[in-house]
Amino acid sequence: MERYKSAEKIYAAYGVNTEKAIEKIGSIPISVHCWQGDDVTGFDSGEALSGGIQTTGNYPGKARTPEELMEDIDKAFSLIPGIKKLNLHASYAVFDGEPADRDALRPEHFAKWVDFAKKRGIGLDFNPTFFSHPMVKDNLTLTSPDENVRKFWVEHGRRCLEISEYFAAETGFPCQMNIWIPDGYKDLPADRLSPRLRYIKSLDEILSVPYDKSKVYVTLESKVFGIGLESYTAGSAEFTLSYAMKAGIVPLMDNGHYHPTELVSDKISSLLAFNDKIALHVTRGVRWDSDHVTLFDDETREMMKEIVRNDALDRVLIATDYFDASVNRISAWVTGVRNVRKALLFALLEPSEQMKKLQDASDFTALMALGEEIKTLPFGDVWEEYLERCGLKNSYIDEIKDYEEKVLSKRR
Ligand code: RNT
Ligand code: ZN
Repeated sequence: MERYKSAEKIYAAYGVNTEKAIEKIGSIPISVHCWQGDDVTGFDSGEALSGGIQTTGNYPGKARTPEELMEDIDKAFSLIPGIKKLNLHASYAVFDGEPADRDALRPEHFAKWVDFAKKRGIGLDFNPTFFSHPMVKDNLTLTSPDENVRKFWVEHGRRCLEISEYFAAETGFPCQMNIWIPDGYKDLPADRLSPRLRYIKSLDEILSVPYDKSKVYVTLESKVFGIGLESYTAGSAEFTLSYAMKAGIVPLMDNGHYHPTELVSDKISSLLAFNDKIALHVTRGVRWDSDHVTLFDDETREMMKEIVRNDALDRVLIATDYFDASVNRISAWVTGVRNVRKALLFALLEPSEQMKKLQDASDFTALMALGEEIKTLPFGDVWEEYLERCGLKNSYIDEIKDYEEKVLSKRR
């Protein structure tokens, strides 16, 4: 408290109101991916993870059932400050009686999750699962030249739209439904265009079903390559942006899905210039799209700064997306999601109006000096004050270890 009081004064000297920032920070929803808890396994098919993504590590205590996953999510959420949504994949369907295939999924297969969300007063987001399934043929789904395969996945997309509407209606919060397909080729294709044209056709067919656009935000995620799909990805950045613009849906950028020298922070403003809403998957690529836990690093801060500086907090749908099985999975959730919020708070404490003025006056000398100066302001004291007001502490490792001993270690 004493340290916060001092920090408040220091920031005030830069024209920054820490109270306003603290007030704002908790109200920004972050959609937390459910799949960190079980290494993207899901409950519906028993298939190994496919689609060019991979979870590595065998840290003990992975959630094996919906109940265990829910228990772990509760533990993680209890240590993460601020408003959260839960982001589900279709593969997390919970069947009470007969299992249903992906092209036959219905709202009732997600009733347990709706129940979970309602009891906690949170919103749900959704993702059709176009991987880890026998109908993925030759690494293709919506772009498949096999009409049986393509139609199966179109139907899956449609089923998921219905489930997303159900989520929105039941929880009272809009539901983001994100489409990502792994479709691509390991080696040089002879025809790059036809798969993309089939992708357009499939997306058109999915989206031809009427749905309430004010309640369901359909987003489309691009990618540059996947494991075993190194040479060609149908849903590239250019494809995704163009389709989203044309169809009036929301483009999604995952910051692991670009060449290593490309920065999503630099792309956000371009997309904001043309789209009412945009969406992000916040992750950390290490050399490639390795889906490491998000840290409080330069790029995470820079992305969040772009959202705050451009006054776009209600236009950018922020979600996390990473999967690390080499560390405690609850800790991975808490660390990554906290860091996104921490970066948002850092951004809210930037004297951005003053900095914009310096840019317009072409005073890049002062801009650089100020930019470096504010890096060492007592940010930690403001963050800890916010946590304290949420009943939390900066250090959470003891709680994680305790849960590991009492709950995770018993899962054998
Ligand atoms: C894969 C995409 C996608 C997945 C999830 C599980 O590269 O990032 O978002 O991580 O759908
Ligand atoms: Zn992603």
